[in-house]
Amino acid sequence: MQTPIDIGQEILEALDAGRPVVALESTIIAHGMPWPRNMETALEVEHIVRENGAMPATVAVMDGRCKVGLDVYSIERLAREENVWKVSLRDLPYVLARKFPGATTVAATMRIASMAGIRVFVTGGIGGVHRDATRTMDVSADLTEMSKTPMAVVSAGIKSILDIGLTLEYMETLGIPVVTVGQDEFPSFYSSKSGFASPLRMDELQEVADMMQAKWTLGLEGAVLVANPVPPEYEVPYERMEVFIREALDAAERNHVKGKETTPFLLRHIAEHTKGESLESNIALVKNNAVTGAQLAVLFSKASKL
Ligand code: PSU
Ligand code: MN
Repeated sequence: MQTPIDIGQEILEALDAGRPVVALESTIIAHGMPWPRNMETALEVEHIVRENGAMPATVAVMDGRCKVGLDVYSIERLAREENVWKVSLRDLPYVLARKFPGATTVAATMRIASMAGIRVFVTGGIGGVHRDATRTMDVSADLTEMSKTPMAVVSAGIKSILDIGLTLEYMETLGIPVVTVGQDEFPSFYSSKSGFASPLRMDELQEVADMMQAKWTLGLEGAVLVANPVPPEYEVPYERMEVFIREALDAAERNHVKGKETTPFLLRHIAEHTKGESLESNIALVKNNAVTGAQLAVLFSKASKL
């Protein structure tokens, strides 16, 4: 039996020729932002990747197939329809078998994109170790996936709905290099600050591309996490976000929210209660990551040809 993956024609040609390709996730479209900003952002991010010299490949699951590269109608389905599954690694076989429409998380997107041969992936924020993980054991499959799958994951750090300190510790355990671009402190999505030092810092993307080469030519498995701080003009101060985050965590506790619902519940609660301020920040940082990811993919494709 053939692997159930459909790769868009343009993407296939780019991959065959060794040209830069950037994977994009779809949970952010279906479960991370409201209609119609989610659709606009998804299309704009693809445009930014192209403008910066790489081919965008948005990943999702539809009609029993893994899709690498979506047409505008498929993106609209994910952005608009109510019945789209949030597909992490665990959900992938079920959603494929049932032929449900599914938006892929960081973990599932990485795995599918990697099967297609893509090595750079752009997202907003990754999942991690939740604040009460010592009790709930709620640790995102994004982390274990990053320990296995070769990919540069460009994000704006980790939202402080999570325990950032424990997440950094866990990534050290899993052997995942964490490098922040241009500053010493690890960023926390809406803010360039988190109170935690970044394990590594690099100021040039060429250095990041060199590190990817070094890791994978050595046969080390897994990802490199690239933390790209939100542009200063779109920052929401850490202290202000902390108030909304605590409220969201309290609401989740009161409503007995568990398992895979936790992250979407917290994201939605924060977006609603910050009245758009967090949404604008979110959109800006994803676009900023798209620029960085595309540039990194260009540098990495050059390095791979040497
Ligand atoms: N964190 C964010 N924004 C997001 C997500 C996480 O700041 O949109 C999404 C990503 O798709 C991520 C997923 O892979 O949530 C993690 O979900 P979980 O914690 O259930 O593994
Ligand atoms: Mn979880």
